[in-house]
Amino acid sequence: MGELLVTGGAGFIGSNFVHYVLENTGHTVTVLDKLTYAGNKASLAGLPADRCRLVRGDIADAAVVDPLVAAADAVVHYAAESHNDNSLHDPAPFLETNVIGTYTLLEAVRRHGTRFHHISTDEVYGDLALEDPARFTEATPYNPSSPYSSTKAGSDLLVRAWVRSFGVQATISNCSNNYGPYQHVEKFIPRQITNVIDGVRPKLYGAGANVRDWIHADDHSSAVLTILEQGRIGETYLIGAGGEKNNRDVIELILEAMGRPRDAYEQVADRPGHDLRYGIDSTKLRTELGWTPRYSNFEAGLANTIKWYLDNEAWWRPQKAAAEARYRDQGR
Ligand code: NAD
Ligand code: TDX
Repeated sequence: MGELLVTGGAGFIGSNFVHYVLENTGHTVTVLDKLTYAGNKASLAGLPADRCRLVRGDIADAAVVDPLVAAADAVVHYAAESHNDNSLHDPAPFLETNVIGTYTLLEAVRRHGTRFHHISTDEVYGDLALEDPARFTEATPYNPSSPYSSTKAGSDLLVRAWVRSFGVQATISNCSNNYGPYQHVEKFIPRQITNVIDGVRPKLYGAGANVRDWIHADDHSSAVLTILEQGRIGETYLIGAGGEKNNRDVIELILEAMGRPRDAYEQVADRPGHDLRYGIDSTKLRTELGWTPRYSNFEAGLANTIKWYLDNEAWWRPQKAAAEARYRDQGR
């Protein structure tokens, strides 16, 4: 039992992790979050005030970070600028938060000797060919495509260097695409669900052959806790649940589950540099640490997620118009 500092805990995956930790462990949590357009206090509503508090602040601000790290037993670092399309439009905040923010946290955990877990993405490995039987492993060379993924790759390399050069007690995980409650409506699955609710046709980039390896956010959370508790310092673990699907199939599943014709979507301009396929081999995490995912049925997890957006319009409605306005500017 201890005190966790969770950066980015008001965002999608971070808030799911906070809920998961409070439900499944005795830890207390301090969330450090800048509450950018992607952060939402409402994602932490109703959590016990004696076990969870929110501090609004920037991970790139050493004066904010230092006392919070000093008071924590471990730091779990989710905060990031996370959206590829935004990074193509304006890369600057990605450099500031993903690179300088991670550097600022690393310097603080180095000063205080604090355990650090760094959350990263499979996108650092670039992409795979559609028909390639290969999947990413911890040994796959880094080859990021976008400003987002290159800044995440940079942050991973900083963590590795701080482990080797300064003995920082850190682990890294690289996870595939998450779905579940509290995901911002700019992202693929919530954008399409909320479009259908609004009577707007879902928007498929290009032909929709691109493959993503979907994992439920709760399975990501259980994997991160497992690594935090049992992971070997200095090691990287890939997190994935064997959920590869192409985007066209996902849109058709959403339309069908929401009672619309499967072809009631629109094809829009493709994303420049759009990665073709991600696929995770999570053998190391499963065999070394004994982790297994709980959500093996994507259709069932998707149905729960659709229900969550139908039941929680008050949570997502305030984001929707601004997110669609950003897409209109980008022709998507
Ligand atoms: P998100 O955009 O929903 O949330 C990011 C959170 O970080 C927000 O609450 C935001 O306010 C906060 N934040 C941004 N800049 C900050 C700063 N400078 N200081 C403090 N807080 C700041 O993102 P997400 O999808 O939940 O992703 C969380 C992490 O998981 C990221 O590191 C991302 O790279 C990683 N990841 C995401 C996925 C995915 O499918 N979404 C998959 C693998 C890894
Ligand atoms: O309207 C859309 N139509 C569409 O076809 C949107 C928003 C996306 N897409 C496609 C692009 C991708 O192939 O759907 C796929 C998923 O898109 P995103 O939700 O933007 O996710 P992706 O770019 O794959 O990145 C996500 O997974 C890895 C997260 O946003 C990252 O933070 C994480 O690192």
